[in-house]
Parts: sequence; structure tokens; C-alpha cells
Amino acid sequence: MSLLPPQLKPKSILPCILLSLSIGGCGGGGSDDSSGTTAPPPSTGGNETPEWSAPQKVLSSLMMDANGDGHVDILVASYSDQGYSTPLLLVNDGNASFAELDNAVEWAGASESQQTIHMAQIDANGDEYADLIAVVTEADYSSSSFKLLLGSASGQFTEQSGNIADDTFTGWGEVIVADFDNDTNQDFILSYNPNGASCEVLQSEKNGCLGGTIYLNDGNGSFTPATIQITDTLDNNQYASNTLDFSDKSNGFVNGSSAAIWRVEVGDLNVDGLLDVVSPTFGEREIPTFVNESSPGQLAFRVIYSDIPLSAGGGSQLLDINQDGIKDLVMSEAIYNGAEVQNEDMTTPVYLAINDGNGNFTLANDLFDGAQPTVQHARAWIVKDFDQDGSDDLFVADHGYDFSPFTGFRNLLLLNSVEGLRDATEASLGSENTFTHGASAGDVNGDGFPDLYLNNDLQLTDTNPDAAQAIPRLWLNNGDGTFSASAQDL
Ligand SMILES: [Ca+2]
Ligand SMILES: [Ca+2]
Ligand SMILES: [Ca+2]
Ligand SMILES: [Ca+2]
Repeated sequence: MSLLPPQLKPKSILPCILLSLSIGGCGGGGSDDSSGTTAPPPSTGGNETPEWSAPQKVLSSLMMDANGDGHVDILVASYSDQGYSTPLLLVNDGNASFAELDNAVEWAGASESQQTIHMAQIDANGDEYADLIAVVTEADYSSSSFKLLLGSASGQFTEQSGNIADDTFTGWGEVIVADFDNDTNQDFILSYNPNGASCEVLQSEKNGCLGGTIYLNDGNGSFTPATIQITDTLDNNQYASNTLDFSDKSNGFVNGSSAAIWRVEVGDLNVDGLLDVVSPTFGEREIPTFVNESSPGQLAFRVIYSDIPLSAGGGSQLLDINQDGIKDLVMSEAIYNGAEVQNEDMTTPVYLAINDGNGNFTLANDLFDGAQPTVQHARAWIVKDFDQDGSDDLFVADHGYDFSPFTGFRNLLLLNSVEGLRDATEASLGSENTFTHGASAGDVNGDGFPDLYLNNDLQLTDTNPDAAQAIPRLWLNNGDGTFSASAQDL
């Protein structure tokens, strides 16, 4: 049976992919075919047809200044078969009023059967215009690839995907842009898992979660996966690999020679100026931190381990929780499997772990100011100083259970202070259940306060009457970490 029958929307297959990481299949109570029926486009009312409209089903978004005018624009990409073959660029006039720039983002072979699942800003070629990496996949995830798009003063991007070597893979993938070899040129790291992969099995064959491939920028905007020299402190093993690997030490035994990571977070975790990587794990394993010891053109990482006995591969971010200038870790598991849900209020906790300054993490859930928050299926973890008080805050987009009837879940906004991370969601954004499949953040109206764009599916209730109600996507920061919906329907 095909992994993705035509009537199944990508929204429905995503849990299958993630589910398979730790559980090995889409269990009972999983995706419901009825979610996939595409409704006709809404009537425009007859007397006025807008020149453009945002997709009804937004899968990914990115806030970036695409045309170098100092205003933050928004790229939005839809699910496949929604009539959009490439992302739309919504250009900001400086007052958070947006208009589409025609054909700004295009690439060879673009097709409505594809979808852009992830986008990241990168400075590929050192000019003054921001560039873009898009991760594009067929709707059934049978083939995925990168698109490299070079920015310009007009906001029109020029495709240069041929500058990325080994640019295809299968499954769900995301990239994080960073300069890993400290040569001042931005590189990127790919983390992905192939269809049907399981992270619970022996990884020595490299057939499970495949993460941590680093594409080095040669300084001229060409990217090639680079060999990594790994020093594993668990057994003092030194070897070369084409991905970041670690010893899969769980419950007192080492499973195979090495395991590949999937989810990664990137930051300077030992405060030496080089960007390190940490990978919260699926399953109860010691969490590996990859301490960067690279030099220009030569990748080298030393793997150390934090003994945090929990499974937290559902989502994560780095932020300085205890305000000592060192990035700490926030993470959670996700509820992927409908068969596991015993009641409709079932959630999973958000965990905090404090960095000792060397990249070693220790659980510190007492650093919540108030009750420990919970999530159901968080999709985007965004760190910004939302209230501009000088400390990192966290927004988490959570769409809730990814199976019928898609009732959604509340998003989460945690504001940081010396008292700890405080759940400010209700006062800041409202705490209604929504189906927010991701989000992006940036200051679109130039007041210095980060605003939010929520990747909501506006058609969900057309096919699932009990699904979460659609809410506006663009939320403007009121200047204190609370938000109001924009009047413009994006
Ligand atoms: Ca570099
Ligand atoms: Ca470092
Ligand atoms: Ca800290
Ligand atoms: Ca703050």
C-alpha cells in the first residue's frame, strides 16, 4: 500500500513519519482519510476578486527581509495540490501591510504535486541580499530536495540549486543555517528521517534516522556534504563519518556501534565561539552534545553525554533559561499515536535542562514560574525576546493530535524572567485550541517587538466539522509580549 494514498493530505502523513521514529507505524486511531478532501475555494463574494490570496492550507512560512529594504517580508508555502507550486513572497510595505510579488520564488521543475515543507534564510554568496534554502518534497515524501535561491534588490530570487551537491533525499527534512567550520561562510546542517524509518533499532546500518549531515559552503556559495571527524568520549573512539553520530547508550547498554541523530539544535554550548549541536533523543537515551572542534574546511566534533533519562525527540530549542549568558535546553516528546491517547486531555510535559557551560545538561523543571506546561504535538519552537525585556522567551506552535477529528490544541507562549519561564499564553494570545502546524516570527511593523505568523489550515472544518476553528495567521505584538490579530487576512 502506498504510504500516501491520494486522498490523504500531507498533514495526515506527517504523524506517520514521526510516529515511525519511535513507535514503528501509524497505529489505530491514526490519520483519517476524511481530512483530505479538498473543498472548493471560498466564494469571493462576487463583486471583487482579490489579485492574490494566501493559501487556505499553509504548511510552512518564513519571515525574512527578502528585498533588502529593511522591512520583514513573509514567505508562505502551501500543502501540495492547493494550486501553488512554489512559495509566495508577501512583501511588507513597512507598515505590516503585505502584497504578493509575482513569481518571486521559482525553480525548475516546480509542480503542484510538490510542497515546500521548510525554509531557512542563508547568506550563500556574501552579497547584501538574503538568500533562501527551501526543502521541497513530493506529497508522498518519496523524493525530497533542496532549492537554493539567491536574493536580489527586487525581491526576485534566482535559482542556483545546482550549487548544492547531493541535494536529494527521501522523507521529512529540515535545515539549520550556521557557520560550522568557522570560516565566516554560512553552512547548513540537514536533519531528516526517511519514510518508515525507526529510531528504535540498531543504527549501525544507517537505515534509521539520518541526521546531522553538514553541507559546507566553499565561500563561493557552493555547498557539499563534508566528512566529520568524531571523537566519542564514551569509548574514546575516533572515526570519520558523513553524519554526526553518537553511541546509543540507553538503559545501561550500548546499542550498536553508533546511532544517527535526527533532531538537532545549534548554538555555542561551551562558550568558545564555535557553534555546537545537541540532539534530544527519541527513546530514553543519554542526550549527545556535539562539541565543535572544527577549523576552516575541516569538521571535527567531540561527543559528550548528558544523563537525562527521558524521551524528548518531539521538539526542542535553545534559550538562556537562567540568564547566565549560556544557552540551555527546552524540549518535549509529542503524542503521535492515536492508540496511545486514553483521554482527550492527554498531554506530554515540556522539560527544561540547564547547561553547565560545557554542553552538559541537567534537568531543571523547577525553573518554570508556575506549573510545568504541557503540549500534545508541538511543531515549531521559536525563541525571541517577545516582550523586549532582554531575556529569551519561547513560542511553541502546537496543533494537537494529528488525527481525526483534529480538535487542535493551544499554542504556548513562555515569557522569561528571574522568576523563571512563565506561561503567558492566555493573556498574550488567547488559549483556544487551534491547528497551528508551524509558525515564524519577526518584527513586521518595525516597533522592535517580534510578531508571529501562524501556519494555520483554514479549511480543516470543511472536512472535519469538529476540528479546531480557523484563526487569523498574522499576530502583531502589542509592545509587551501580548498580541492582536492583524486586520489583513494573510
Ligand atoms: Ca562555514
Ligand atoms: Ca562551542
Ligand atoms: Ca543558561
Ligand atoms: Ca523577554
